[in-house]
Amino acid sequence: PVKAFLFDLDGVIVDTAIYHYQAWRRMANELGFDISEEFNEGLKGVSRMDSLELILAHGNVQLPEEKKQELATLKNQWYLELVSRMTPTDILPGVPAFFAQVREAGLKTALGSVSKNAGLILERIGMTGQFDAIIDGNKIAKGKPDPEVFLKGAEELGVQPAECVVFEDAVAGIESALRAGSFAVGLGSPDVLTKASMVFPSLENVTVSQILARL
Ligand code: G16
Ligand code: MG
Repeated sequence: PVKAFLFDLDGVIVDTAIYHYQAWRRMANELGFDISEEFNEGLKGVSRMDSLELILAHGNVQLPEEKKQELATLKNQWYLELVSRMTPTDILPGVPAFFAQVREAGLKTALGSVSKNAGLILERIGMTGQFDAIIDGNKIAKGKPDPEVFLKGAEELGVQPAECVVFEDAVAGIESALRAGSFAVGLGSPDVLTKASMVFPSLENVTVSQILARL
């Protein structure tokens, strides 16, 4: 039986992908090249340093390790300027109603994000108390598609990965969930999230019983 729902943050609870994109784009532009929205899709769920490596390779830029650290820190400062202005109004449509149902159904909840800023964002939007466990980039060594983040989420909740349903908007996140041995529900386009058990445009108007019935 399903005992817990694990949620990605970016693209599921809030749309911080736009801020990551703006900050990475600013950095790429300063290095003399641009990144498209399509390229940005591949950065979703990917850790900060892995994202930087992908961007530098995309722009054919080689830099010493020290300079890379510097750029990652700078990008994060720009990103923090953007997310520090977030409020509960930034919670994506349907999320509060869905969480009410999850609670009603007696399911446990965990956050499974590779972002080191996840805790800050949850505070800003007032959702910290909605999770029984919070796994963020500070608790894990490997980003998605590695299963670590969701394995740890299940472990902290005291349930088996096979008893968990993961909600993800990114290809890397779906892969991470499946490798953990959990069910994966995609939020976004079925053409992109091809490996998910089912895909909805967002959590808006989605019901818990509808999901459980289809697994
Ligand atoms: C998020 C984003 C990624 C970002 C990563 C690391 O993951 O989707 O684009 O690179 O976190 O974020 P930070 O630089 O804040 O540590 P998730 O797992 O919430 O989708
Ligand atoms: Mg995401």
